[in-house]
Amino acid sequence: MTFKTRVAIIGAGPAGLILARYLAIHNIDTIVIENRSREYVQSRVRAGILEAQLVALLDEIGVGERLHKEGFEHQGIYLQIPGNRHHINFKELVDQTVWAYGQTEIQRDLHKACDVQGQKNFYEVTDVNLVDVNSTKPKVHFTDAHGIKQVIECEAIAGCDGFWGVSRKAIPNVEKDCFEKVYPFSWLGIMANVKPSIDELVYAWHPKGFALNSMRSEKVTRLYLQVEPNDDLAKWSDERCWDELSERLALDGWELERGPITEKSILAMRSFVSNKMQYGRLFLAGDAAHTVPPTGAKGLNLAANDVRLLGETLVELLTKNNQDFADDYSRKALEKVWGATRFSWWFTSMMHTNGDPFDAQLQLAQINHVIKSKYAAADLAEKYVGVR
Ligand code: FAS
Ligand code: PHB
Repeated sequence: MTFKTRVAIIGAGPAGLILARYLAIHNIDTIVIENRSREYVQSRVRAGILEAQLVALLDEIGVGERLHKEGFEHQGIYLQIPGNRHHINFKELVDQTVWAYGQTEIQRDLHKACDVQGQKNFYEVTDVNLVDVNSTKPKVHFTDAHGIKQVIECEAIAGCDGFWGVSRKAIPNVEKDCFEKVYPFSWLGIMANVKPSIDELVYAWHPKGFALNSMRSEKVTRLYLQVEPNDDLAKWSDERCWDELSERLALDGWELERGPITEKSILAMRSFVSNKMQYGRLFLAGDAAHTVPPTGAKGLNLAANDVRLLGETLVELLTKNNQDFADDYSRKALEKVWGATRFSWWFTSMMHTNGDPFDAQLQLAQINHVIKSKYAAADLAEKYVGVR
């Protein structure tokens, strides 16, 4: 069967569904195709910190209500070295805050909006193939969940299918415009049914490795540990996780509350950027174009920045035939992408040990500089909250 729409969106993660909602409020029809089930996409545990620009975008597309009720607005973060936990107050330094609200909750809110507005989404698709992307009538061929071959005829394709998707690879010779750095460590993330032991996030440098104390609600805590790049989850019992987290986050007079662990996973750490985010009528947004180590909480926020720009671009292109505006999408998006990539690399390099004692001393000197200098603290604050 052949479907006609204005924009075909590949991927029903946050980038794809936020874009679908944005275009819907600008009266531009879309069809979204996703290769996993809706339940699987909904259940993936990922980002937890939202910049104000992402909150504003979610409000603008009508999915911010629950976030304001159930999310936490944070004034800053804590930077910690053994024996010293220091608060970096974003509100005082750059007059901006961030929100703690899980990506799974954003996905739930987006699914509800899609259901209410009757958004056409195909889940569990296979054999996705982008055709004639360099023409004004590109097509998407795919097989639906029932094994039936389908075609979408459209005017533009949004590649929102993440790092492992097919969209980026539809750009000829794209690999020569890609840059990648793989870090010599991974993160072990756990979700636990226990009240957070502190009010805002703690980023802790420790000789044994980095630790992060984040949160999802008044009853759910999210925590991360730096581990070996190919560490085996089977070697990390719940008790070992809690013991290691307690040691790395230790501070006199403070105790890390423990509770039942409900999710445990290991996340590889890489920086990746494709300097080509568009080709003809194919536009990439989110992890399809770039990936950052989650230290700076930039992944989801960068995706939102791309989506707002791509939404504006598609409105200009499809309603005003403004080809010049569309041809400038990649350049404009990459300004923020490389800024956030640099910050994520810097924050990751400062907080994660690599076994070299000299590097450890340099890291401690850098962290102490951020703790002591309001200018260095303001620079971190500006990048963390996403102020341009
Ligand atoms: P996504 O990867 O979320 O979504 C892409 C969608 O496309 C997926 O649903 C996928 O199934 C689908 N897809 C793939 N190939 C397809 C095909 N051929 N056809 C159709 N659909 C296809 N960021 C943070 O800020 N903090 C974190 O702690 C954090 N943790 C993360 C943990 C993991 C394991 C990963 C992978 C990422 C994490 N991130 C984190 C980054 C993450 O939040 C991303 O930045 C965010 O999900 C980006 O959203 P999308 O661009 O929509 O990509
Ligand atoms: C999270 O809560 O999942 C989270 C928060 C901040 C980060 C990374 C992950 O930098």
